Amino acid sequence: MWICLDGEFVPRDQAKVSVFDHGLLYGDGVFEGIRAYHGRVFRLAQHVRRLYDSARTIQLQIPLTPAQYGEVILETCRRNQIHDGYIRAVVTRGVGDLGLDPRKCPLASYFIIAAGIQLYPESCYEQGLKVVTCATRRNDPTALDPAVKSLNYLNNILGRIEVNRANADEGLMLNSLGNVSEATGDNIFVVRDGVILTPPIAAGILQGITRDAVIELARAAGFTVKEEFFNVQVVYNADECFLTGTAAEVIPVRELDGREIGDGQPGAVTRQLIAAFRELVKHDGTPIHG
Ligand code: PXG
Repeated sequence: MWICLDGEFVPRDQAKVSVFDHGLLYGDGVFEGIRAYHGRVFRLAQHVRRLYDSARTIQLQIPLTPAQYGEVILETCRRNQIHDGYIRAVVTRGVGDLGLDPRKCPLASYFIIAAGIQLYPESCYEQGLKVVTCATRRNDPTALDPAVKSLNYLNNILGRIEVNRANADEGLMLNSLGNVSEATGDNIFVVRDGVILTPPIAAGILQGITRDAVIELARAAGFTVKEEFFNVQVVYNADECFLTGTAAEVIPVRELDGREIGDGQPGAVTRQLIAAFRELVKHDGTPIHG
């Protein structure tokens, strides 16, 4: 495995960052998780754009143009002969001193890992996930906006610890007002009477690339999709519920907090969108080889 580290390709065991890197000391940095399918990088431009938006929000200067960054991602796939895989692109504040002042970090550091992917078993797509509502609320956007895909994922990890303790598959996080925001690493959708609902960006969520793709697919298939605030009762009473994310793609939810969603089986709309998404990734992407 070859890792791209600050523009050089180095073997996995030589890909190391300093203990003085503020990405490690303070979670001061940003990242993306990206998929390659069938020799194409899915929605590369959108991921690069979100990476640069996240960086800009935290005033982090990436030492490449977005076009160069996209090209380095493709080159990392080529070096590792990736056809289908998972790509992690990380930019950190770089090496500084022990103070938190980012001015002490003259140069941002970046690395890209292109690897295989640990997929959810197919049975999860057939039976749906068991989800619990986390007691931990999603970060308040007025403090740290979840729209920034930062290296500080402790809020999500605290949610994930609750999920593990409950022996569940994923956790639903509410925002500080009690509205549904997102899962610990996925966006959420519900279906009621054929209408699809998902929380708006203002609910304090990451604007998922998969979420955007699913909204487009659903609208193209003739569904009404509304970005609206809703509470957990709307999820309990939904006909269907599903999550979206780069790793999970489109995945049904069969129960929330021990309550069956609909009849407890993946619904027709969810199944249609899973099929549409699997079709989309076959052709929608930047070719890795020319
Ligand atoms: N919300 C959050 C908080 C995320 O971290 C998504 C939604 C879905 O966004 P995309 O763009 O992927 O459709 C994410 C991204 C993991 C893992 O190992 C998951 C994500 C990121 C990093 C790791 O489960 N999800």
